[in-house]
Amino acid sequence: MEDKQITVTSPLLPDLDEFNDLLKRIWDKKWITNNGSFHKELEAALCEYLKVPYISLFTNGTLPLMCALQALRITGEVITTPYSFVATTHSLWWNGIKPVFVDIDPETCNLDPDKIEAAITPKTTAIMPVHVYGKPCDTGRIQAIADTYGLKVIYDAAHAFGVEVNGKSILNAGDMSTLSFHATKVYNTIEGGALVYHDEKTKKRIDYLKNFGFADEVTIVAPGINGKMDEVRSAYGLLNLKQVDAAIEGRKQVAVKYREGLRNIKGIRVMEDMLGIRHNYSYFPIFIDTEEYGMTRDELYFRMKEWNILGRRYFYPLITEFSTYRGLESANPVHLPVAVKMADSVICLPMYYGLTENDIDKILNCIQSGQ
Ligand code: T4K
Repeated sequence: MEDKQITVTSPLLPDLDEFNDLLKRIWDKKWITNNGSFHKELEAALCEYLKVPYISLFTNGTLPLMCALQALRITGEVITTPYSFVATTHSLWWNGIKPVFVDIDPETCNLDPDKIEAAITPKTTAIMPVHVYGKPCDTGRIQAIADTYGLKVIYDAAHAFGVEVNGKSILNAGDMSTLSFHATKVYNTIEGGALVYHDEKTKKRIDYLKNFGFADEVTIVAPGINGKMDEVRSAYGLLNLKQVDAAIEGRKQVAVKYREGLRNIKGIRVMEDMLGIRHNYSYFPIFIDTEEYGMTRDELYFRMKEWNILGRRYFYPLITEFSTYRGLESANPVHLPVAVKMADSVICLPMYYGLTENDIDKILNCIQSGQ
């Protein structure tokens, strides 16, 4: 057994000398947060890279979710997915909104549009889908439902940095989309996040909201919060943006090798690329069919651990299994058979730029040896 651990991901880091140069400029200026020049530069650079008209930077990927709900004045009930990181639903709870869970599509693991309408009540005000693993939701169908019932749509696009559908950013779908720039993401600013929306007026409102609601020194327009990104992380983000294309390409190569290696292993399902989509390869989930493969998901998960391969069971347990949510009627697993099945069969394999051929071979050997 080798000592080196292979973790589920490893952060994309900027060149340290280049980062030091930018730090020196921040030190000289003594302007370290509150909409500084690197912050402005990063917002402009991200709009261009992501092909979106407006963006507001945040200090993480959870606060934009919370601020989007505030900005759109969402109340009552919101339809969402149980198959996500818990921050998605926590943002609703913190706003006093009741999550209504709807089952997912087995192909994409995203909210199943066929199941949304049955969950709408007079209290429903919005839909909050997630582009899980960066795979695009069926935004056309979700928008059609939202339009019919007069609902807002906020996409949790934490995993979907740089994802495009037919050359257009997935982030332009719905009323707003949120991003996470956490260390574990395709593009990171250490901690960080952003909110994407369509017009200038909303930019003003969001920028007030993330700065306690201040419109000027003496005017508070809303009960805002402190969600600001600082200059150090904005500078780091500018440097990482220069290498994110290379990182996505590197991840694609890892995905290609995984798919080749897993093709002949019975009982292991992988997600294929979708036609017309620019994927970002943010995660590489595999789904284990115990009967065909001959081992349960957890048996394989712990075998991998013994081999020092630290895959992760994203997203197990389902959000609906956590104590905060499990008492809700829509959290009953009877209503969520697909989500339960996916959560019980998934392992996300290590996926990052810089994962070596040796690492990939070792991971594939480990999975092969379980058969
Ligand atoms: N919505 C969705 C759909 C999300 O997935 C997330 C976050 C959010 C909203 C909220 O965004 P943020 O507020 O977090 O920006 C991680 C992340 O903390 C979290 O950002 C992410 N989703 C979630 C899916 O995964 P953990 O607890 O699994 O991370 P952790 O610390 O165990 O790290 C995983 C592995 O990454 C480590 O084993 C090694 C590697 N790693 C991690 C860190 C932090 C490093 O090599 N270096 C590092 O600095 O939650």
